[in-house]
Amino acid sequence: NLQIEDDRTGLSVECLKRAFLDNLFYVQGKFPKIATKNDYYMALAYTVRDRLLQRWINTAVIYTDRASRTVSYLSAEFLMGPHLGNNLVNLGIYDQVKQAVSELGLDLEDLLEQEEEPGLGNGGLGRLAACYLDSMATLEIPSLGYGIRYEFGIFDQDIRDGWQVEITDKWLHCGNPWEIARPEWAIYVRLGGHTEAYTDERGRYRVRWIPFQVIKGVPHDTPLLGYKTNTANTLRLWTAEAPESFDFAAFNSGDYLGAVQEKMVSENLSKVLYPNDDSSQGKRLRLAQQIFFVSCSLQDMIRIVFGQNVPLEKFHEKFVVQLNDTHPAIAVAELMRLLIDEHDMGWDQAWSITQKSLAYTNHTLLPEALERWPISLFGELLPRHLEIIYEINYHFLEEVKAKFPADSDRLRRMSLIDESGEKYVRMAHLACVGSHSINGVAALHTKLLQQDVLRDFYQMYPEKFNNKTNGVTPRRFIVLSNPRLTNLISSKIGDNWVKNLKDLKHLEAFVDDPEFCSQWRSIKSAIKQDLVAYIQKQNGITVNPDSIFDIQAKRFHEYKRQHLNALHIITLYNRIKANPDIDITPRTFIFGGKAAPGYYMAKLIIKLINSIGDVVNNDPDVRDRLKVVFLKNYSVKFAQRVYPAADLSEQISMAGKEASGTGNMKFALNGALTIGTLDGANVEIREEVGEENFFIFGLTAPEVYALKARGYRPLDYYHSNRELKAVIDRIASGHFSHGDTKLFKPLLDSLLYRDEYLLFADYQAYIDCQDYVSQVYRDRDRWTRMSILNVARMGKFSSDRSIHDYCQDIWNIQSVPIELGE
Ligand code: 26W
Repeated sequence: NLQIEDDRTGLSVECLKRAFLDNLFYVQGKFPKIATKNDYYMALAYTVRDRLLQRWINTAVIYTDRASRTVSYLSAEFLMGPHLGNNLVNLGIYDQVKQAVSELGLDLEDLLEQEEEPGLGNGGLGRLAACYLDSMATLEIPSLGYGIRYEFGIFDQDIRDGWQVEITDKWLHCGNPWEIARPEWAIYVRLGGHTEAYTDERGRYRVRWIPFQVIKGVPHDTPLLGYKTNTANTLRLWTAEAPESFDFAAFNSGDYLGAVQEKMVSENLSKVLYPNDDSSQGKRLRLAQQIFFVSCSLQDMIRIVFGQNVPLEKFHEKFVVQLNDTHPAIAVAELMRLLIDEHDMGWDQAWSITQKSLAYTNHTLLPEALERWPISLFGELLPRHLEIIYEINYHFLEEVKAKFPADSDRLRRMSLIDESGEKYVRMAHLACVGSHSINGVAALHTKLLQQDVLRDFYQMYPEKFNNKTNGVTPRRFIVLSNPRLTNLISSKIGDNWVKNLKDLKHLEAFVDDPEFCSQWRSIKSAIKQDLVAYIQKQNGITVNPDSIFDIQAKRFHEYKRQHLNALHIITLYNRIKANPDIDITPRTFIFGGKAAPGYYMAKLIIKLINSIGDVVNNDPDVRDRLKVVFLKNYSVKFAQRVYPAADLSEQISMAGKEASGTGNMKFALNGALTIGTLDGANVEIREEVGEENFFIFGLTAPEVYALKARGYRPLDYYHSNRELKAVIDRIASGHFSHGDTKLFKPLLDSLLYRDEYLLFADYQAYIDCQDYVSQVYRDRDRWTRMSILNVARMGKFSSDRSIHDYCQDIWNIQSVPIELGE
């Protein structure tokens, strides 16, 4: 019986080689002699995609036949990272493909480098969405990720003269082999115009919306395969286009340019990702993006409901819709509108379905990041939604009155409309009222939501609140990014941990095994060596591989306090200048991260770090004891290179500001020790790894509030702390700015006279803790032991655990295993 492997599905080295050459020829239209690296990358991507398609279609068929309950994860951002390597890991063919391409004279790492990652997110929130999609596929949970296919994702960051410069991210310029456009499933979204009341044939009051503009949304689907399962779920991203029929009038009247203009205006909608992750500025285009992708997605779900012969009254049984922050919170009003205006449903039933379908995740404690839309702008773009929101608000405030009689201040605070000055729609309130679940992303964050940011809503609906501590996928952030550590771990405890991260616990049995400890240490050392080479090439800086690799990689924000880290660097520098022979533990300070283009202070902090680097790295007194490296253009691809090389992970936000953090988890999972405040998920990480294996410092969230309430005076700290004063004076003197004493003045003034994020209050505790870190690092066996215990005890922070908890507590959904049909 002859077995022939299909060139589109076979997984043997021979078959992969054949398929690869076939795709090079028939898809790229090239042969080896003239093929570029990109041609090879594309040929390999199509070879892998073919293997995904079989699983993807199988999955779709089974979900359709069974009308499976499905999670819709609505997110304005998905920071997926490169697909190729991840798909190789999840298909379980990394080694076979490596061999296949090497037999053709190519290097797999080289081809992986070619991929332009889809940077369709800013940071934590977008990356969390991507980890969750990986875990849902791995746990065989039917799910759809819905978002926007931005033509330009997060900008590329260049550094010129120490300053951040933004460059447009043209991630689609070579095409995207991972997506399939589905123009036949396009959906139309209305914007602007006005509403008219009328009485329908049954004598009921109805509203008709006459829009000013209609936009067409075209879905682009990407398959997302689970780890060693046959489940391939879908990421469905919408592109905005002009509807072909809408501009016919202009076209026919000979107004060709007018018609093309219309097309350009429409396409603007999905043109670019907003690069802010801090302040909500009330931009019309951003609100248009939100309604665009939310309406497309909800209409798509309704189409699926009808397609599977599920009555619309059971929408909430077929779908549960998770709102990733308030960016998709307009879904509350849009689902009401679709059910009532478009599908003839009554208010009460529509409201019940809406609440049962929607669930809301909050990701921020920064008051300035809570989204609000000026009523005027909102009503202009979404006149019907504003009416619906007013009506929801009326019913809601009646409910509040019933529960809390004679409390008009509470009504004012809780209203969906902020009427304290210019009127605004409060999106977090809309999300809370319209959802059956409200969750924070770490235990402390959820507690602070309940006590502070959403206190009134907690008192109104305590049963809606729950915590879901974030997690990260071990597939991308260990198996793919750290193969050496992966192999060492699996050689000791097998490979079950990849799907069952709690199994890392079994590593504890080896913590006293000197052979294992020495392997652990030499792996970290080898990875650091790779980063040394990269830094030499990228930054031209020679780094001591035996120094502590002290890394802070995350968006630049004052609350994250990269400048506190900078104050520590200058403290060490000052000690060396005062005593050139001082015995200090060598350190390499590595920074990575982007600042929002309009965030002046964050950009000035980047400039400060680069300026410190220029001086410190070239001062002969320093020798090779301190180096400061800013790695430009931090991205998922880049993060995968950085986490494995870290000795020390900086998680130093002011307590009470970082909702969770997820970088903290990725570092610790790769054997870095954490220096951190009791903020976000740091609290839980410390709990898990043990306080003796975690470097904690600084004020706690309640201490922060108390200090601020007492009246915080940063100048007092400056005057009473000799080292702190010397650090500030050193910057002020122009030492890092070629004598320019004005350059960093705005930053210094903000610290000396406001210091909103309490750097001065935490300075001494931070320095003391860092001195302790330096001391511990000198005992290399102790450090290695701590590193092993960190990894062994990080099992809780798999996104598989998070998703499992969402399934149980919020989504009420079970797995649907997929068999691979012949
Ligand atoms: C209004 C503009 C805007 C855009 C994005 C406001 C806020 C955001 C995000 C919510 C910012 C964000 O990424 N938050 C991060 O979410 C992570 C995932 O839950 C957490 O780990 C981080 O602590 C949180 O800062």
